[in-house]
Amino acid sequence: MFLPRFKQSFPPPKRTGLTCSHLVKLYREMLRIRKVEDKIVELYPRQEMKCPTHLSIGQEAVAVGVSAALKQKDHAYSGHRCHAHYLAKGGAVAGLFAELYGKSSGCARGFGGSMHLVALEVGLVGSSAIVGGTIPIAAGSALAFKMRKLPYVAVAYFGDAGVEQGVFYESYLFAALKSLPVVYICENNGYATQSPLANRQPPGPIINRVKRLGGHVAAVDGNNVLCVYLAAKKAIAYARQGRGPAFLECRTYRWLEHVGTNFDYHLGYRTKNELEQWMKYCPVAVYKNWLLKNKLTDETALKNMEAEIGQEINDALAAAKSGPPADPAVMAASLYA
Ligand SMILES: Cc1ncc(C[n+]2csc(CCOP(=O)(O)OP(=O)(O)O)c2C)c(N)n1
Ligand SMILES: [Mg+2]
Repeated sequence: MFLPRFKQSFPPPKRTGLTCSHLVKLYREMLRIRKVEDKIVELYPRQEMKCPTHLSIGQEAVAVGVSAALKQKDHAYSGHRCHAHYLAKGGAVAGLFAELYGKSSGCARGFGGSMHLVALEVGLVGSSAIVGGTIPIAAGSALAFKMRKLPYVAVAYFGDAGVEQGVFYESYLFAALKSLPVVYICENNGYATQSPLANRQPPGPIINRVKRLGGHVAAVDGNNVLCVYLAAKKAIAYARQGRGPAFLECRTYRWLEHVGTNFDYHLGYRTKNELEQWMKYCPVAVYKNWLLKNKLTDETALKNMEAEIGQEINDALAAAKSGPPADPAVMAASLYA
């Protein structure tokens, strides 16, 4: 069973180096992602969104903790489960919903759907449905930063199956050879589709294998946003200093089915008990409780925040639904002949 055994406690607020408003903002970012995906769960069965959708419910702390340690001009890349990465890097909710509805105002002009989110204006350079597909591209971004003497890093998010792709090792070794400022964020949620980690990889933590490749390698409780932030800060600083690649394994859990909006424990590849244990360790709820316990916010402020996010989502949805569909002429003009 893949249980939340690797729990880390929240550091004292002062040790984070973040102001009170920044600490609250991290909660807001996670809540925004959760509410956007809850809305997708609600509306998806109407079959108006035509693309397959892989939700990150339960995994929000990774994207938010990592993004808080990035600069806007740093590049980020994602894979098939990219909503949280896009939103946390600063991608607009309106652009996401319009993309899911195949509209021309979508962040990929309605041609990409859920697995190909992009927000160049905030450094989310691309997402790919090919497992591990953006791992070498991030190394390429990092090489460009180095050759142009720019002070930025490139981050690639991928799942635990990402390290099963040969291209991960090629890219990592190349990045180590050239001391490239690339940071690999491995969201280990214990499964690839319905296949548990233990059936796919040799025993022992993923980081033990990556450590042999060099660079900065660490694992963190991926449901604890502050621990993710602090660990990402270290990893990003290492890469930005030109010391080579960094790898951060974030242990977390996907609540819903691999693709789609339902629970799936009835399939038998994981148990309801396992899911319930992770749901009790919800990254959004545990952080909310921590903020309240430390008197960094109060119930009234949180209620207002929830209402504001709800409004933002409703406005984005209304705009997405009423906008024009993707334009085939633009699609044709965007192809390389
Ligand atoms: C190269 C390649 N092989 C197989 C697939 C089919 N596929 C899509 S997602 C996925 C599992 C990915 O698991 P993981 O990397 O752990 O990410 P998670 O879905 O758990 O977030 C697979 C096998 C694919 N998209 N690309
Ligand atoms: Mg996985």
